[in-house]
Amino acid sequence: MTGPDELRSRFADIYGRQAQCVAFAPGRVNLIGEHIDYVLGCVMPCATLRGVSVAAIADGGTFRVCSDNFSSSQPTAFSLEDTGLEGAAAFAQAVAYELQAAPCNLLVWGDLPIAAGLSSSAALCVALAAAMLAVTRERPGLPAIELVKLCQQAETVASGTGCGLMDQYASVYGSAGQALLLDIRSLSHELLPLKLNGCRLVVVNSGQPRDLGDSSYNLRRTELAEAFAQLRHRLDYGESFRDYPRERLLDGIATLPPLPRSRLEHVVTEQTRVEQFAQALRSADLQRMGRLLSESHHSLSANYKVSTPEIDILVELLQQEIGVLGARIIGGGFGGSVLALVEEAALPGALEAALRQYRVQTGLGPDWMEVTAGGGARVWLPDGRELAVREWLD
Ligand code: GAF
Repeated sequence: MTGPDELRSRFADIYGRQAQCVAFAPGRVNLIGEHIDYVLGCVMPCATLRGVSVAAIADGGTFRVCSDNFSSSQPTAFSLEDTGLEGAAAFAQAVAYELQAAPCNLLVWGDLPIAAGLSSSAALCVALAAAMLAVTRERPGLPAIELVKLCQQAETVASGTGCGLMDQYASVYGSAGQALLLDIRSLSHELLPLKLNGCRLVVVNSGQPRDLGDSSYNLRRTELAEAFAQLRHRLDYGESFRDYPRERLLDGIATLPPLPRSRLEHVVTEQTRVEQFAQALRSADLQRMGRLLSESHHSLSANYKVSTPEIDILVELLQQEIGVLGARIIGGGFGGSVLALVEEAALPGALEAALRQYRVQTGLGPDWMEVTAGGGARVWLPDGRELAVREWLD
């Protein structure tokens, strides 16, 4: 089941009524700029073709959600006051609460691998929010950027992970064939065509599920906030580290104890890598893009410590293959997926060779797919119109 028609038909089977609307929200692949969205850095995601769809109908009395391929195929009823909800129901309740939505019945279906670092949770929140708005409000009265923020808050509540804004933003503002050079401080983006002359971007799912629930992600955020407090104390810079000269930042960082030093080194160097990657993409310098991916991985693994031994093995095996220009872990980390830039001529041979070795060394079952940048979230409204969510809301 992939399209709105199949979802509507499944909805009618489950709820015995026709859905009023369908919403679709994509996941994202972050090309570069990892773990710097929550310190108002610049990042470079693109939306995926895969995502989460939600069909919905207003219901005078009760919220119900059914998630055909997430948890259960039986609708779960919930209220905004319930506690202890799990899976899609927890997300639906968090989104409904943030929107103060009227009751509705929902069917969720997605084709993004879960816990693979492709932001299935953000896609779920955005699709739920768009569907709830479409069936419960005649005029949404909510700018798209507010929807992004509201979905970030809902995801934080439902998952317990204090995520940044990148994933929800990419899901709403994604654009086919283009990456978003996204400045989280100004909440604005530039679209960069993904011209990869003779190369492909590939996502390898490591087969090791990302587990942010263990609060490692939250711990990194806390460590970083403390590190920035120490740095600011020494350098007395203004509102953001981004206003301060990089060399002086690095000099200041070098005087800190090892843990804050390494966390900040990642952030400051990753911010620079995003700028360099954007330049390299504009000038189609694929070799440089590949090197920057690998440097990013090194920093995420050695300084920011969000990789795992298995992911390090996978990245190293990929980097050793001829035709693989660079590779790095993507998303929140602690498992999940790896992004690689690969020459077309080396596909699928180089990739399959690396994955064979990886299976032998780790016993895990990886798989891979090519990255095609897709458009942002869409909605099929009760009046029959199909619109991009950002056009509908803004
Ligand atoms: C997760 C978070 F949700 C994002 O906000 C971002 O911090 C990312 O990890 C790391 O770059 O996907």
